[in-house]
Amino acid sequence: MTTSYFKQRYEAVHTRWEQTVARKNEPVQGGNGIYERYALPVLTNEHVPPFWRYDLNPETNPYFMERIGVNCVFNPGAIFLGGKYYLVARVEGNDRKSFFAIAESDNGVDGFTFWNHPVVLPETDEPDTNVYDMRLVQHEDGYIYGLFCTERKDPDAPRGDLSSAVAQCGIVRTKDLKTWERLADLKSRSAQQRNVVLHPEFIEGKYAFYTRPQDGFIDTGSGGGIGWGLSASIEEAVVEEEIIVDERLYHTIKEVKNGQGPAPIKTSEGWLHIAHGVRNTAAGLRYVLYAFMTDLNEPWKPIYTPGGHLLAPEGEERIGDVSNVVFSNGLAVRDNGDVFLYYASSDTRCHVATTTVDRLVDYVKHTPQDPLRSYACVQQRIALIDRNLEFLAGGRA
Ligand code: M1P
Repeated sequence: MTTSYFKQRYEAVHTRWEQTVARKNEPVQGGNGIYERYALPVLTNEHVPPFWRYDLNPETNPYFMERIGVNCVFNPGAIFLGGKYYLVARVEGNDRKSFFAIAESDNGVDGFTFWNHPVVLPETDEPDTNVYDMRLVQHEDGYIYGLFCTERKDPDAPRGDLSSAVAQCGIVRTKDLKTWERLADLKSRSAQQRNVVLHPEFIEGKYAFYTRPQDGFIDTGSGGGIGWGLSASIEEAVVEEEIIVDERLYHTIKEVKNGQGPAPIKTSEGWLHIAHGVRNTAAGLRYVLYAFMTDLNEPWKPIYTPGGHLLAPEGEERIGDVSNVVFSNGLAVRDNGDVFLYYASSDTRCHVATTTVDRLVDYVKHTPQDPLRSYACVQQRIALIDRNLEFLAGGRA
């Protein structure tokens, strides 16, 4: 193989990477008024530096061939810290194992650049097979916590069953996003735990967790929805009792399952939650995002529960490794109330939607609840139409 072939490929791959990282992102006009979507994903496998994937030495890689590929970059945790936006992305290698890697940006909508090395996540005595979906939480105890899903093969799976897994909540903490201290995995009564999120404040002097109890790895079984429980310790966290904060319901967007998204945002009116809801279809599961608000002093009690989805997959978002999915486990809030909601589409790439705390509060307060029956939905819509027609007849539009 000639050196010029190597050089040509090297330059083409580098140029493409540099162009991907440098490209500008613009809000899409004409949205729903609740948030702005953006024209381009904010982080993809094309943002991964070539030096993570290629051997750059022509002697050992004369074809300039990819050696360790990256399949997808999705489900990022997020935080705004010291004037920068950080994503802790779920990076999935071609070997199907996920790991975490940090990308930073000055403006939160473009320019996301991966740090040179992925996160080195310490293991417990029981090594994780796969780790994913980190929720970053700046807790009032002074640490930044990362709660993530740790997955291991089910030791009780029948012989020959190589798919059954046990998902539990792993916990790490850091002060600088560079050094991570691994704590014991959360213990609860549930056989499976995914989508566990730490509440940012102590409740009754204890650490508070949003949980998602379920019986099977995929199926919720008797699991009723997003749960809540307290633990006296974070180093050896144990949730003895879980109550349901937001239940899943027949013929809604969260019929099959739901899960807390990022840690909730504290507002003057209550805790603002973004979550995902899942329903089944002939084409497989469909994941959408929805919002709700819980009481400021009793964050396990819902006070506003707008009906329907907040954000559903659109356009190219519908297609990917696991199609028809949007999923969020990260957002960044600025002191001025700006909200950067990061979400992934179809388990493949990361996007952002921007809005404000005020707009989201307005959304949860004034979007009507799901009335749960077609007839009642028509009544709800007719009431809106009639109010509007009266308004228009008064020449007030
Ligand atoms: O594939 C869609 C999502 O499936 C899981 O979500 P849940 O736990 O609600 O089923 C997660 O594995 C998530 O990472 C993934 O995006």
